[in-house]
Amino acid sequence: MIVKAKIFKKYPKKYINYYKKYGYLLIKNSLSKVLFNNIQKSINSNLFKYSKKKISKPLNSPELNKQLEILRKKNPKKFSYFFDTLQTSTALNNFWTDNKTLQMIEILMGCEKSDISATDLLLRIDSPIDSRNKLDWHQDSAYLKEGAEKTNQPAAWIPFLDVSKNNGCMQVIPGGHDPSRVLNHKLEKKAGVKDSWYLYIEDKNIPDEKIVTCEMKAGSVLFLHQLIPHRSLENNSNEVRWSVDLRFQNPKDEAGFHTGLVDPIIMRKSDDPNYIPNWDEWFKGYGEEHTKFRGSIHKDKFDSTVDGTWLERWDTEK
Ligand SMILES: O=C(O)CCC(=O)C(=O)O
Ligand SMILES: [Fe+2]
Repeated sequence: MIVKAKIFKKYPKKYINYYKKYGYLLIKNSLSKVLFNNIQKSINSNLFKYSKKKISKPLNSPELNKQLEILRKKNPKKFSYFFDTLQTSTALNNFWTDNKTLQMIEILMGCEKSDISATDLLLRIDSPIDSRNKLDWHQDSAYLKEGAEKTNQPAAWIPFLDVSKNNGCMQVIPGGHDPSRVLNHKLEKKAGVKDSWYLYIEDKNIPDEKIVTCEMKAGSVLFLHQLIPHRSLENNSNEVRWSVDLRFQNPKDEAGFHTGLVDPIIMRKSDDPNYIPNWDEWFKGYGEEHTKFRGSIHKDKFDSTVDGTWLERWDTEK
């Protein structure tokens, strides 16, 4: 179901019920243009920093996409730095903490003026015709510690440009989060996808006739229940598909991610309306733990050393 942000705010009960029943909700016209303009500026200026090409173009421009391709192919290390710099940029921090998103989360989680934290905040740069990045059918909870699926933990998936079947939008199985359980997941790397740290649910466990394809305009947000099966399609366009995703929760609940290593970042405090998260400090801790966990935060995203607690969870041959 697609609903305009205004209508969602006007009739929250109706849409909370929809989310509870189907496990997802697509809200359009929900984010301001300024956020996207700042992201674009940040991408342009960082591309200049790492490729020395001055470009001031929208994300769908051929020039910008050509430059990204060149940097990625010719200098994967620099591309990796480019990625890390963007991931921790002010433009992106502002995106994560955007008031409008947090308001929608408060409504969905049924917690007026609440304590909200977030985890697994990830920028994705999905290059054209590169299936290495594509995420097959999964439930987000499968990547977490067993038991964490009980935490009310909606994810927000937000593309920076319009997404369609052609450039790899998301697909969901409405109602697939009910009954509440983590389906069996397999390891892609055991299925021959070298270096992959992704999991997948076998197609035979996905009811084809139920698949809903979520094409979206920039400015829309797709909210996903932690247990809804979903996947992204391959990017068959000529442009990079930019998106972010993050999971929200009550800070008191088990996050199931980096447990005991780094806590989710607090986004809102009910007793302190002026609270602003300290991103630098949090990313520092996160980076350090990520280094232990994935080898190095600065290595190429496609480096072959793969690690991750979820790989152990689903490794049936251990
Ligand atoms: O952006 C995508 O391709 C999928 C993102 C996703 O489902 C995830 O990060 O859990
Ligand atoms: Fe996911």
